[in-house]
Amino acid sequence: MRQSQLLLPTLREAPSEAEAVSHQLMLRAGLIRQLAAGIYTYLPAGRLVLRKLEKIIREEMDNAGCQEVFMPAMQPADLWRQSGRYEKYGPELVRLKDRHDREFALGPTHEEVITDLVRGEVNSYRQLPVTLYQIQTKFRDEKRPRYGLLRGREFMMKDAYSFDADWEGLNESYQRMYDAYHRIFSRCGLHFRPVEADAGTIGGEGGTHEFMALADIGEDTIAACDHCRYAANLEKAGYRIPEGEINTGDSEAYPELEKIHTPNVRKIDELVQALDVSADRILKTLLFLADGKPVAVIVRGDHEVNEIKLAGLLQADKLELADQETTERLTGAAVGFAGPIGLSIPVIVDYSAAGLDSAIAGANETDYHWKHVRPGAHFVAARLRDVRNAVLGDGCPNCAEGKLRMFRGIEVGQVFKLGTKYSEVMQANYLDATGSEKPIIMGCYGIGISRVMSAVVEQHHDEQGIRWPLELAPYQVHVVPVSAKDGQQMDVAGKLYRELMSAGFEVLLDDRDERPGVKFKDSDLIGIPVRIVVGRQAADGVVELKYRNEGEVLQATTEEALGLVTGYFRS
Ligand code: 9G3
Repeated sequence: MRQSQLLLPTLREAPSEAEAVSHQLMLRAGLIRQLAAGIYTYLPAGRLVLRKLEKIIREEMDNAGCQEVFMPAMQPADLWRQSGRYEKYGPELVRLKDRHDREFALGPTHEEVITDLVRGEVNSYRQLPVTLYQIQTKFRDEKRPRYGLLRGREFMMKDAYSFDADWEGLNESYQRMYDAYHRIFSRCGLHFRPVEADAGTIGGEGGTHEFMALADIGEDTIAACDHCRYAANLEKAGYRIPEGEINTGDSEAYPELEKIHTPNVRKIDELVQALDVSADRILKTLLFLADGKPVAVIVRGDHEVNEIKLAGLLQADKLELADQETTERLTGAAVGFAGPIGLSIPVIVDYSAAGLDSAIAGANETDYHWKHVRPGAHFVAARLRDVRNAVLGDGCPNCAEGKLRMFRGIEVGQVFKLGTKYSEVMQANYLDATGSEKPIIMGCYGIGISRVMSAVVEQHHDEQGIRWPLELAPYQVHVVPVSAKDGQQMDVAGKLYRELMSAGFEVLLDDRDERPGVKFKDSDLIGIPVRIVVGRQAADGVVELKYRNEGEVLQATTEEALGLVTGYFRS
């Protein structure tokens, strides 16, 4: 491709609203342009990268035995009513009416559509297993789209759905997709980790993994063991239960409770100041309404309640912090003086709080706290559980010696075991060998394709610009004659360009009449793996090869150039 013809509008500066590096670089390198918040156009170079990404995904999906389909974006609301999800999602679900005033949604995902298709076409065990996938635009009206393609409102996703006769079959389908995801993200040059995640409302019975691209801009936090393979989204990450430290009944003597006057001392850090104690000696008491039922949760003062774990423990669809009025009614005290002693509602205690003795806790009396509180003696937990966020340095829940470290990640893929979550409510059944009707066992598997593109740029760039992994670069070779006015340089460059193209390489020829500095800055910015500079030495048949990812520069004759490029891409 001749760069003088290519719509590749590079920018010296990134627009100020672009905060993430990948967002800045994708705008500056002329890959995308914003149409509206969270909605982007892919320019030619950006489209080339997207297409290469899709190619990798298709190869691995087909290699894993999946069949590609293509489903509509417009989905009848009735399908979402059958699955019970139409009312469940708020403004994030894009809704519209057709000319006959019939209700539709623009698909944020396709469980309902694919289950509707399969229930109509699959009815015998002989037709199972089957895994169908598509690459389709998704619509999710995010409240705060940001970071360019990382959190968009219209984006490309590969979504796959597996259909099996039983759970054993699902486990095989799941493993096959899990392995295919490993290959896909490796070929994309991503540093990634599969982590255990919370199946939440979407997932079925069997668990889920998220594939996280490690990047500080990532919105997810991963807890990973420094000794074994354990890694989990912080939503779900456990910690090693401090068995020995949990008060069991009462062996040794302990000091009497002492009520202390703590006027207006409500928060943990205020208590730390006022009583000169460390936060890990304080019992933090939070009151929640779980589907409307009040419950008190106790964690150590230096820990945070993990509401996803709590909601899962209580099997609550709706979990919210009790408001001031409820708190005052339940504790008989103003907010900030709640404590576990004397409460008439169930008390859930986190393991790490259960080991304290002579702790500080609210006295359920305005302006008063207790000293020398001992869980297990002064109050008994209705339930002793892991209801807090894991923290750096916690013991690994999976092995005896590891400790947890924290990383930020971008969720680029997720695999779910759905079970019969959709097949039951939508009657997607099959007749087994004995002729009895059974619900199909499903799994679903997503890759955020546009998000992968951003994650790759987040992980592969330097001060000068993007450094594309070989399989994703918009072009493989960038032939850059230094002066468009120098006929000899242009001849040598043109010859190299044609030679490389006929050898099957994707080549961009910078035939613009621009100053060398502009050409080199643009070349570094768009990040094509191999640059061949044709300068003054072209007269002697010598050119310069610069490898964008390794930074290496070498002189070579024009005859050697093709061989060097071939070796580099084949190695
Ligand atoms: C919605 C809206 C947003 C959503 C969903 C539904 C996320 C929704 C979860 C999934 C699960 C899997 C198949 C591919 C892999 C992920 N955001 N999810 O279901 F109505 Cl507005 O999409 N789907």
